[in-house]
Amino acid sequence: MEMSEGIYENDAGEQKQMEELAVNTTGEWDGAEERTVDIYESSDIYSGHAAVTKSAVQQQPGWAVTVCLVLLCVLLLAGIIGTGLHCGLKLQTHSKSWAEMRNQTLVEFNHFCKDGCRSFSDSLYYISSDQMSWGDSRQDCRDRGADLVIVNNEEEQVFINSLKRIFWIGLTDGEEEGTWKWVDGLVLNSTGFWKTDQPSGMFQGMDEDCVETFFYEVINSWNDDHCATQRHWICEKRFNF
Ligand SMILES: [Ca+2]
Ligand SMILES: [Ca+2]
Repeated sequence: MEMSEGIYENDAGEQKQMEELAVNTTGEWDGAEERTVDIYESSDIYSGHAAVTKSAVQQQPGWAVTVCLVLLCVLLLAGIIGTGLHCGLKLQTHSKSWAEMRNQTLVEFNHFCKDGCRSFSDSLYYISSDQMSWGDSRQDCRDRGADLVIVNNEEEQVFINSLKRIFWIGLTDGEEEGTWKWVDGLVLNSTGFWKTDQPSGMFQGMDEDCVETFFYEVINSWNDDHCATQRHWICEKRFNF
């Protein structure tokens, strides 16, 4: 019955291992250390310095990870500081430019409204008390940092007509007969607010290249007139507050 004895011996060996494992459960770290030592001892038997090499290889990743984490933290910190400084400088620059823009706007506002002005929608208007030619009127508006009024919509036309006076507006066909352009260079792209039978183009043998609100009692108040005619005028300045 040698086989049975062998089985019994194996059973006894397994029992011993079980007991050792049971002991190891009381202290996993010690058990793991013991097993590591056993492995290294066994490795020494088969490969000499292999255990030393393996130990070194197992320990290096720990140091490498630590060094990498420290370097990463340093880089992140440097990045955060750099970004903060950059943002701070940018905000400072923007604050400065905003302040400059506000001051510039105030200077322009004071200059344009030095003789009084009115506001409507997004614009300010200078309403002249004098009368001049279309060209001189436009020059006066430019001297105020603006230009003759551009009628952008019906509401603005109603506002101008409500002033109950004949005004030059910023519309002319002086460059090309029949092509009506605003003072900003854009071609009149709508029917506009011409009085019936206007623009006539000529009256009593004189060219009529400049537009006025001659018929201000009605919404379609525009008339083309001789540009040298003396009229009141309206300057318009748009502010983006
Ligand atoms: Ca306008
Ligand atoms: Ca006319």
